[in-house]
Amino acid sequence: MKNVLFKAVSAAVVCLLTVGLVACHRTDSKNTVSASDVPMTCYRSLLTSFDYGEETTYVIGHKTPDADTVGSAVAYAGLLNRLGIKAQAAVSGELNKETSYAYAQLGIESPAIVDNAEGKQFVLVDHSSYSQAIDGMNGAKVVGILDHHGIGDVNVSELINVRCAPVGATASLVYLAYRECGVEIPEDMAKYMLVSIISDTHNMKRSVTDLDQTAYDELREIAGVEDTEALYTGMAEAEMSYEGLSDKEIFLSDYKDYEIGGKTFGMASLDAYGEEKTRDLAERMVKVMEENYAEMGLDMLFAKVSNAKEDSDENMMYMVAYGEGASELLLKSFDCTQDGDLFIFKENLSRKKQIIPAMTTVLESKD
Ligand SMILES: [Mn+2]
Repeated sequence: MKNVLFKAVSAAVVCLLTVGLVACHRTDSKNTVSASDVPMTCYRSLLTSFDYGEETTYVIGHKTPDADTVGSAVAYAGLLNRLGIKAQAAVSGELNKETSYAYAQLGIESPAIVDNAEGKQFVLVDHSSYSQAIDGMNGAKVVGILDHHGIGDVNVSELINVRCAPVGATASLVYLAYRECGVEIPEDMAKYMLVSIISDTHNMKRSVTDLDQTAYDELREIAGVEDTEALYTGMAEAEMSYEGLSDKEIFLSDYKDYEIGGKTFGMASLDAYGEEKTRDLAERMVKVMEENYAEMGLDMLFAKVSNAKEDSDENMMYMVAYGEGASELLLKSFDCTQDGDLFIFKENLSRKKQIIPAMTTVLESKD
């Protein structure tokens, strides 16, 4: 089924490209168009020759919106507007903390929320599957897709513009579309796209292609953002600030119960950015565990707090243990050092893949 869909989508793309190229070729033979103008005219015609009808075309990303999904939608809608197409950016819900922080810093705003697609017309960015799309997309008309994930199951029988490529951020493909269409990038649009790329590539540390690098360099200039590292750090901190939550709510924000080798225990998994904040959060968890231990009725409580700062030689993880035998269990299971209530780790361990299996081995051993 997927293969058939993929073929259908590929055929649609090839058809449109062919139509576009033929149209351009005609223009070229009539007028004196320089070689460098040809791709620009071609790509413009790909987007503008499509019949969007009278209604508004909403440009929207996936559910649980992140910075790339929002910024790509806004910037692509902006491009369509500049090409004379009635388009409007939308978002499926409230912005996450990282995105809100960046937008507040740069003085740009969130698009309006559209949470049901039924009967409306869309260009999808940063996703192409119904499971990630807002509700009602099955009953909506999809007239374009721009993405950097695997091809999803959004099924369109008409010929539409689709572009999916393995790049760091969907926003880099939006940047490319501006360039290909010869449309100048306004400062605010540059800000949206830059935030997207910074977020998806962890400020150019993950999955960066030549296109992402070119887009990043140019958008940074246009947006006038010199210190992207400071912006990225602020975004990462905002994401991990657990703002508005009490310490107990933070402890329970990613918490799981276990019963292993006749012992019951619970373990929280938390993140902070930088060693100081990681240690501080771990210390606050000591208090939460002391205060809630009796009420929770378990043998032991644990919290792991990971330092999310990459490329650093700082301590990467702290653990807190509470209850009889809890500290001993940590020291038996791992190569870590104890410092008062805290256990210090040089590397970041996964609760699911490393911590629970190591503790299970110790808890289930007879000696
Ligand atoms: Mn993305």
